[in-house]
Amino acid sequence: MSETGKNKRRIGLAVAQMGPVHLADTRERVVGRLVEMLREAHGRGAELVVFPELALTTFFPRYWMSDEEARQRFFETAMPNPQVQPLFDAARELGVGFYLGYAELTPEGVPFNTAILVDKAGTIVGKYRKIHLPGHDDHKPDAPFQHLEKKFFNVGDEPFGVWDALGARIGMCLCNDRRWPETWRMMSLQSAELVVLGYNTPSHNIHWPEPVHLRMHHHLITLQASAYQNCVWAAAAAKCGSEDGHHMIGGSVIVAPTGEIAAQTVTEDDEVIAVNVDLDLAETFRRNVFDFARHRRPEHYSLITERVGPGAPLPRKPV
Ligand code: CDV
Repeated sequence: MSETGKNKRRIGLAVAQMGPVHLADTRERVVGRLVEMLREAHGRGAELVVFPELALTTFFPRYWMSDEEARQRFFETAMPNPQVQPLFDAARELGVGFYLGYAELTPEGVPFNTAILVDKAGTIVGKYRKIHLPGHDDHKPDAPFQHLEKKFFNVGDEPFGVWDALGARIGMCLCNDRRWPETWRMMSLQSAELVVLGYNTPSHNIHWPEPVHLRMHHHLITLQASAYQNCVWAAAAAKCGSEDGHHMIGGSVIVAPTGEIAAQTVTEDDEVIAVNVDLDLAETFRRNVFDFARHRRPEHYSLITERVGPGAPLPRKPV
């Protein structure tokens, strides 16, 4: 690692937080907002821009409806497609890569909550399908809103991966995945240097009267602890504010491998934050306190893959 900083490996990293997307908003309008933020991020030195989970639509799992209706209204059957093409065109024109979350319906008709990694040429180089789907699949008539990710999406069909792109080793996950240590460890064991993710986190918990401030607290401590324990940079993009009266937290951040917040949004609207990231910053941790090869003891961790939880000791069948 260079003392002067001259020879450090760097990447211009931006998070493009989105304010609300309402039911009445068209894909064209939403993509216009994304392109505008991509241009701003490029002007601020970004080479990679992180957009939110389900960035093209409102957070529709809050609404009870048939699978058929959800697929018609909110899912993409191809990526890119004519509505989203302007974002890919802008990426190629500017030479900026991006991460984007959207609802994917495969040609076989399988629904996933998906994120893609696109390089500076506007080519999709990585795809991740959300593994930790929160919520429920039944209608909860007494709840103020639904959280139907388990109804509308299948569990991701590939393990957590890491991609060599834009001069870095980049891992992807989505929203609820960030709360699970396994997510981060899977990526750091594949030498991830940067983990990118988008999220839609409702301010209210439908399962218990959680104090609202805890939502932000848990979001931040999760990212900060996970970045530190796994020697990675983390970039997390919210879709936030009040979508047709349903409020979601902001707090989009870029977190250093030290666990410190390098940049954080201050609004609940469309907002770009950018950091010139030193990819070698984590090297000292990888060589010392978190030198995995010297200090990890996987022979004592077998329960992690043998048990789903203390009340469910039997292995779960692969999905
Ligand atoms: N979209 C999400 O995965 N949201 C969850 C909520 C349900 C808590 C999250 O972890 O933020």
